[in-house]
Amino acid sequence: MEKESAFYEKLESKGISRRDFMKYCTFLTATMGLSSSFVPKVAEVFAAPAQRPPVIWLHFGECTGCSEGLLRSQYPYVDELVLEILSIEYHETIMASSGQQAEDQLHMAKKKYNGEFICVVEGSIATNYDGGYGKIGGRTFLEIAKDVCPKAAAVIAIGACATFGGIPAAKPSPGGYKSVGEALGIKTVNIAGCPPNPVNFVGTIVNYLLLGKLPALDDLGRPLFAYGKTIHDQCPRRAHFENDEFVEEFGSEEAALGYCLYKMGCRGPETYNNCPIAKFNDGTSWPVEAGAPCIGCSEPNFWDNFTPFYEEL
Ligand code: FSX
Ligand code: SF4
Ligand code: F3S
Repeated sequence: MEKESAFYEKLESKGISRRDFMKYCTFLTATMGLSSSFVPKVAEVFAAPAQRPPVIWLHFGECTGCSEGLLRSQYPYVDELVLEILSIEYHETIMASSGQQAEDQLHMAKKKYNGEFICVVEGSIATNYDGGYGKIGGRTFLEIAKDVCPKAAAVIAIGACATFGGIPAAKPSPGGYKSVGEALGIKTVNIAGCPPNPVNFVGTIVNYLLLGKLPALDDLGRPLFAYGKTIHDQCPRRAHFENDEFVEEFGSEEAALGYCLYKMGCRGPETYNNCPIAKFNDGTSWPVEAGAPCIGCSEPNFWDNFTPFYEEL
């Protein structure tokens, strides 16, 4: 109880009301595919966490858009909440230390929490020339990943780069960049997208804390609650050509179909993600709503497989 009151006081001091917080928990619970009866339990995970799993967050070949998306887009909620439920032991973007101090921190954390920590990996790993295309502190990404990932209780790959290789792995990729799973030959939980929706990462962590297990995954390692349906299946633009009233309003089926971005290259029919429902930036919008065809950013090798993006599928 005390813990909870302190939590709500802290949120309020940051300008987040209890109501705003409950709204976020409701949204999160629905995104996770749980019934509304779970909302108070989800709120409790944040307000009175029974455990705060240690996290080592590694950065390899990427643009840090995934971290930025998570820590900034739903400001001031997500960063506050993520730091409330996770004990981040190492994360280059947000940690105060640098250089040798940061290196020491990584070694200490992986030793202290051996077998217990969650390893989140952002970015892909160079594999050609003994991994020579990517180094931190004198060690290649490949060496660091081989050292840290096997010691984790679970490895969560976040973003297109870590999950499927992303931009660094797109042709010709002289560095031979690969996803974490492929470079190490391990199974990872894949929060796909470039960048992924922060709610899909938070939902995965909350699932772990609430139900004691990682969420069910599809055959590409993506949590089904977020990546179980195609963009096209959930797209509001479909309504225009599938609904008689709209068709009438537009004058003909063809005109109504013009509202859909398929002919502009939309990859929605082949892309599994929850963008139309979860949206970005506090539920403001998502690519197709903003008039940009989906480029399939949560699918494997989308840079190579789906280009040229503005050509019809
Ligand atoms: Fe990749 Fe994430 Fe795209 Fe960027 O770090 S998924 S390039 S949005 O940021 O890894
Ligand atoms: Fe499907 Fe894209 Fe058209 Fe939406 S805009 S209905 S996702 S093809
Ligand atoms: Fe990516 Fe398509 Fe969503 S491009 S952000 S999966 S709409």
